[in-house]
Amino acid sequence: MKMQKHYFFTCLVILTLILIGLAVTAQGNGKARAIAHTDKEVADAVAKGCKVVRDARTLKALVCSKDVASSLGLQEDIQVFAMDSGANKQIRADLVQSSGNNGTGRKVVVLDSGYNYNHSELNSSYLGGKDFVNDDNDPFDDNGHGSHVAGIITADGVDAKAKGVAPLTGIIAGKVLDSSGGGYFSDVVASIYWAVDGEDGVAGDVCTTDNSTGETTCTNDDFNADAISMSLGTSQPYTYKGFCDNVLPDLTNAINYSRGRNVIVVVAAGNSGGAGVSIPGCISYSTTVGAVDSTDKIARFSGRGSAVDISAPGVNIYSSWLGTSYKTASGTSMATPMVSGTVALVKFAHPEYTVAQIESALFNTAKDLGKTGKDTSYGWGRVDAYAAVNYAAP
Ligand SMILES: [Ca+2]
Ligand SMILES: [Ca+2]
Ligand SMILES: [Ca+2]
Repeated sequence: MKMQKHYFFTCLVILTLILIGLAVTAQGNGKARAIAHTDKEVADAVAKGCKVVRDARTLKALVCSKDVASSLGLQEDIQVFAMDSGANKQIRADLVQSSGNNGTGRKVVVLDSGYNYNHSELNSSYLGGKDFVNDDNDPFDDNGHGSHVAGIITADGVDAKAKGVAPLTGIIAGKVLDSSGGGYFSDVVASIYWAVDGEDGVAGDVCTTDNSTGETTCTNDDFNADAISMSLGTSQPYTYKGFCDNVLPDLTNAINYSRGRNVIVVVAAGNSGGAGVSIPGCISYSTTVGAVDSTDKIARFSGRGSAVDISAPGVNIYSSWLGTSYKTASGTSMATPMVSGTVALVKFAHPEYTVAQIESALFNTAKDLGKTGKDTSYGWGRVDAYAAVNYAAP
């Protein structure tokens, strides 16, 4: 076999774009976290079965049964929460949801580290998938990143703070990132074609005619998804202020193919800030997403470049993780599924929309930020799900 010109690039490891992760503590049943300030308080509590879990110089935190904590009159260790729960409100997805549009019946393919289909936030939306890392049909998540991203699209809101943009939209999961969050371009290319054409690798009907009876039977396993969501990309030096269509033609062709089959490809701009947009966000056929904070200010890490099309909340976003857990994370990885979920809401309202019409709805209704008009930080602006859903694209 002839050595390919871009072999070097296809072996380049892609890294997930997760930037900051803050674990959120879970509360056990019947237990309470309480605060003690004096040695006597602590001694009394420990004698009654409490455990010291934090020594914070001026106070100690204890885990006690609720009865013991209240009998000792201990102060409650008040819970603090990630401040992202306003993201759905920020992009006005909450208004779309309350109007009765939760993305029912829509489908998004998430290409990431897999999908935690056992999580109560994600279980109801699982539509199957494929593992390109281990070559099997079980894309169970062994990293957490993919489940975080998927939750931003579709978490049911068992924990209201984690509710997704389109909670009734289904997810098809392609696992292309391994347990440490790395992967290969060749797997990404393969997974894009799979996401569009299905397991048989053929677009549309596959028909066979029985020679003896002359009878023709057809099958069609295309997913007909609304979007492919990719929260992945390269790190420096593989970042671009302009477009990068010629860097990895196989990947460019795959994304262009998806668009041609009317499946929009939503991609993170990457977390390299002013150094540029990562691959595949810098490919012109990608719908490329930057990250803003809760005040609509561009995140410092958000990749800047001509390829940025739109932006969405991506700082301190709370979503599902491994096991039964949740996690707060920041990155253009988190902004990307906000837009993919919005695509599902737009398609619920307008099932007939082409990719060009979806982009028209997203871009024309985005809240313009930064320099007037499209710019290299925000793209057309911060996504507005409510306005996009209610926009009549020409
Ligand atoms: Ca769901
Ligand atoms: Ca097919
Ligand atoms: Ca602007």
